[in-house]
Amino acid sequence: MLFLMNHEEIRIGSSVIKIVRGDITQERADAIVNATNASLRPGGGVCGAIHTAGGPAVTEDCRRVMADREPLVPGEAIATVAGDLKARYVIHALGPVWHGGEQGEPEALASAYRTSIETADKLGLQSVAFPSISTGIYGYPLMAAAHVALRALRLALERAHSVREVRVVLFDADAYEIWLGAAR
Ligand code: AR6
Repeated sequence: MLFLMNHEEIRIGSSVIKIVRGDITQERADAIVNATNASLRPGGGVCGAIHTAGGPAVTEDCRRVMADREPLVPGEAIATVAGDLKARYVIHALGPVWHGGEQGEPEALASAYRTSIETADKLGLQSVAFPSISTGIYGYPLMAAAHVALRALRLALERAHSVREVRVVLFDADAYEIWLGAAR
C-alpha cells in the first residue's frame, strides 16, 4: 500500500521514503549511498565530498575492495567502511551516464537504487540515505531520474527485511523541488 503523508514523506506499509534538503555527508543513517565512478576513486561531486568527509579510511577501503575485482558496471553497488562519517557504512553505487535515455539508463539507475537497498538489507541495516544518483556530472535529467528512483525504492522497500527508512537528501533547492514534484 502506498499513500502520500505530506509533501516530504511517502509511506509504504511499515516503511517510509523521506525527501529532505541537506548535505548527505552530515547524515546519521546506518548507511549513506555514494554516487560513485566505476573504480571507486574519490572523484568530484557528492563522491568527492563523501571521500573528504569520510577521510582516508573510506578511500583506502575502496582501494582494497577494487584490488581484486573488475570495475563496476552501471547499476552495481558495493559497501565500505564509513571512516569519519556519522554513518556506519558507505554504499558506493554506480549510476549510468545519460546518453539520451535509450541505452538502458532507466534500468541501470533503478538497479543502482535497488542494489543499494539489497546491500543494506544484507548488512541488516534499517536506515539508508541517498543522493540523487547520476543527476550531476552524469547528466541524467532530474525529473526523469526522480521518477525512476522513487519507483525502484518503493519496490525494493516492499521486499526488504531490515531496511525501513530511506532518506533522499537533495543538496540544492531545484533538485529538492523536482523530487517533491515527482513524489506528488
Ligand atoms: N549532499 C547531497 N547531494 C549532493 C552533495 C552533497 N554533499 N553534493 C552534490 N550533491 P554527482 P553523478 C548532488 O555529480 O551525476 C563523481 O565525480 C548534486 O547536486 O555528484 O552520479 C563520481 O566520482 C547532484 O544532484 O554524481 C562520478 O565520476 C547529485 O548529488 C560522477 O561524479 C549527484 O551529482 C558521478 O556523477
